[in-house]
Amino acid sequence: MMTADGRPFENQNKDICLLYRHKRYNIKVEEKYGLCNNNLARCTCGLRIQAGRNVFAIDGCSRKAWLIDYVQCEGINTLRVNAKTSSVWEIITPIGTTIEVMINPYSETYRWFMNVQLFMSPRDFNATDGLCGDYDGNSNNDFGNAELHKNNHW
Ligand SMILES: [Ca+2]
Repeated sequence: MMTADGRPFENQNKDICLLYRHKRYNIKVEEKYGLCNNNLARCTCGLRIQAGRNVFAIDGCSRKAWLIDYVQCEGINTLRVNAKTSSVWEIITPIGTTIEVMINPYSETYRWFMNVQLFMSPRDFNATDGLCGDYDGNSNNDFGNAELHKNNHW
């Protein structure tokens, strides 16, 4: 993995992590992990993207079926969701942050997992935390909020 400012890191967390949070707006992206690669590693099996009262989920953690839908949708929908192909989804937040998700990447080994890429918007500058880091052009301060990464609700 790599932070928005380009600092590489390894994440083998067993729980749910906050991948991205905008500190002023109620926008965040959380990831859930499951055992992969013959139980030797942990990979992302679930993703929840929240903007205000709307939450869109892509979740294969059950290993039975993909949940790809809104799990909360109240008021005006603030997320734009595009299915680019049958396995690539693009979710765009109200401020232009773009999350691209490829499900079942590479091979059968990674069935029920996903690759996640997050593209910051100009309005994210100096306004984010989470595993993607404090997006401010300085890669040395990207891990100052480790306590934020553990989260008990899903
Ligand atoms: Ca930074």
